[in-house]
Amino acid sequence: MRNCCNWAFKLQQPIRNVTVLVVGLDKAGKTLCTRGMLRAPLGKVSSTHGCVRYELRLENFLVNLLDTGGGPNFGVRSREYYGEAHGVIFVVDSSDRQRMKEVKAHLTDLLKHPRLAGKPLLVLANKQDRMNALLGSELVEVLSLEKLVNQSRSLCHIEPCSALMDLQRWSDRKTLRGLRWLLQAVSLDYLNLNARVVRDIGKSPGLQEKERKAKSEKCQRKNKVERTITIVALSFALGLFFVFMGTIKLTPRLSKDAYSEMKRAYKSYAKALPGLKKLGITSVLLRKIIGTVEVACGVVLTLVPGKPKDVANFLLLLVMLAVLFFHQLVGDPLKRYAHALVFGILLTCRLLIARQSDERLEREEQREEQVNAQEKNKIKVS
Ligand SMILES: Nc1nc2c(ncn2[C@@H]2O[C@H](COP(=O)(O)OP(=O)(O)O)[C@@H](O)[C@H]2O)c(=O)[nH]1
Ligand SMILES: [Mg+2]
Repeated sequence: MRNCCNWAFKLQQPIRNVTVLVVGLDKAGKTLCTRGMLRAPLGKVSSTHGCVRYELRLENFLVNLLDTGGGPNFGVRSREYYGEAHGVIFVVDSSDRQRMKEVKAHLTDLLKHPRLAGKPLLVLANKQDRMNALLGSELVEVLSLEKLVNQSRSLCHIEPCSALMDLQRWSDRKTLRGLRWLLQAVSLDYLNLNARVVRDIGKSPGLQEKERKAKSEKCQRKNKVERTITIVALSFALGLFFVFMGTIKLTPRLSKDAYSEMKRAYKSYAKALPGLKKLGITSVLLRKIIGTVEVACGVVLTLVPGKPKDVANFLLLLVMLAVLFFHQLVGDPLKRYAHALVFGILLTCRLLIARQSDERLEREEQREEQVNAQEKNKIKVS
């Protein structure tokens, strides 16, 4: 009955976004502990300048685990993420007795930092599977943990664990138990902690700028790939079609019927336009000119990369307009020129998409230049 009530109570709770910073000395087992907390399969993972983000849903918490590490001077750079954290997991290699002084100094620095002081702290006393590992109570002594957390007024819990063992079992994971404690501690003071996070993130323009840049770059890459696929597919299909249509106009090898139909049609166009004869353009010449333009532009559209494609597209659009004009002139029914209409529309679409992406690229380049100029100015001022 009590379990039932607990469950019903948890269901009513709102989903809370909690960011947890996983810190500690190198090789303490931060990455392994983080993985130990995640239930397989792994949640969303994304790399952020030496810091790896994992997303995990645990009861009514959406947890963002920030596994810090990677690269020289990361300790300094990881301070960028302090403001984001609602709580901290400090991982200690309990078996590395020689580095305890270093561990204590690191923990002292962390708890003194204005963006972390007062935030709930979980100490994972990792590598308990090793023979020489210090027990939880011994670590409390060695690190003067009580004194430190009292000074920073942080709620604290120490969880002896072995990330290695946790990875091999499905239940009773100590790392996960520690995380549950931390989430409960965060939820006790969630409103205050969240207000701090919102304020501190606002104060961290470097981080926001980086995230904004990363997002817009990702978006640009995605858009670029989508546009490229559309344009390549359209160019290829249109190119092949015009090579085919042009060849039919030039030679009977592909289809004798279609070739003689073309001959007949172009004779009627030439007749309807007496001005062409005066210019010395016969129906055969007109057909061959249009056929050659179609084949050449079709080949360019299919095979040649870059700007020439757009020129070929434009020429073919002019040819389609001329063909539509000829059909209108001789009073052909719609079914005879429907294909010219459809391919004219497709050519227009392709040209518009290509132009749009060019303009967007130019705008992005301009914007980047502006931002760079602003940044250069900033450096000079400071
Ligand atoms: N025996 C043992 N080894 C561990 C444990 N956790 C991590 N390790 C090992 O410690 C080394 C460093 O682990 P890692 O997670 O990469 O440390 P990080 O640098 O803090 O991220 C690796 O070789 C791990 O296999 C543990 O609980 N027990
Ligand atoms: Mg690591």
